[in-house]
Amino acid sequence: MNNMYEQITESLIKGRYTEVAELTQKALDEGYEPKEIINEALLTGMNEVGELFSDGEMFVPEVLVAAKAMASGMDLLKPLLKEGDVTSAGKCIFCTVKGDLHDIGKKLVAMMLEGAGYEIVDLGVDVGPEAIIEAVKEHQPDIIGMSAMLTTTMMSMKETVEALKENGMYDKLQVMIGGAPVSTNYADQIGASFSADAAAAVDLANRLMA
Ligand code: B12
Repeated sequence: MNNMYEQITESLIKGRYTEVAELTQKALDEGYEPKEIINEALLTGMNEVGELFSDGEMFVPEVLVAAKAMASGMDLLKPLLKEGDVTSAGKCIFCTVKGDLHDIGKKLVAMMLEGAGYEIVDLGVDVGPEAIIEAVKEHQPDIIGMSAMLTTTMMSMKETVEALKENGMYDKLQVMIGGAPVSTNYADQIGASFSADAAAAVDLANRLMA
């Protein structure tokens, strides 16, 4: 494996965001292709972060810092990408549902998906069915990801699925849900797919897109 890519990957996993930016700039100065730096160094690092998180060897704060390190490299590379350099794995709209302000888990899932090549539109927190329908019209996503952390707000997921059906959108996209009170059982009941954590969410999204 190329030493430059290895250094970037290692710095990313350790969450050294300034170093990732410096090394990315160094790689560019030495003539490495932006697309290759993303695929061989940054995405490789984020994939490893996902595996370490799944195995319980990395925890939420470390994953968030690693995602920040990924972003510090991407900020330099994105403006240099040529058309066709990056093919999106799929477009996802993400939100925390109506009445709910918890967003740490949602952000983590969104960042992991971004690391896996998905295009993310984050609608924020306290997002009701109407706003989601509008966002689907505007962004035409492949996946909607909804997060709820309160037993009182998870009902909004069911209402959103019903609204998607009423608007003829449900059959054209996939609905992913997650959050502490949510379960596979609830997902089955409302017609969505569930995953318990951010790493599993990437596997789930890949399966849904296959
Ligand atoms: C941090 C926190 C807060 C923060 C939120 C800050 C923020 N910006 O998010 C603050 C202080 C604001 C807060 C407020 C409240 N909170 Co609070 N909060 C928590 C706490 C301690 C941690 C949640 C968290 O961030 N976990 C870390 C993340 C990484 O984990 P996660 O969210 O579960 O996400 C992972 C998975 O669930 C999954 N996932 C999450 N979303 C999605 C989405 C998709 C699509 C997929 C596939 C996967 C997925 O992947 C994530 C990453 O692995 C929990 C307790 C707990 N242990 O869960 C209580 C908790 C959720 N809160 C609770 C309560 C009651 C409240 C309040 C009502 C308190 C009050 N009386 O004011 C308010 C409600 C405010 C509101 N309207 O939302 C209760 C909920 C009880 C219930 N069953 O309804 C909990 C469980 C605490 C408790 N034991 O009582 N809270």
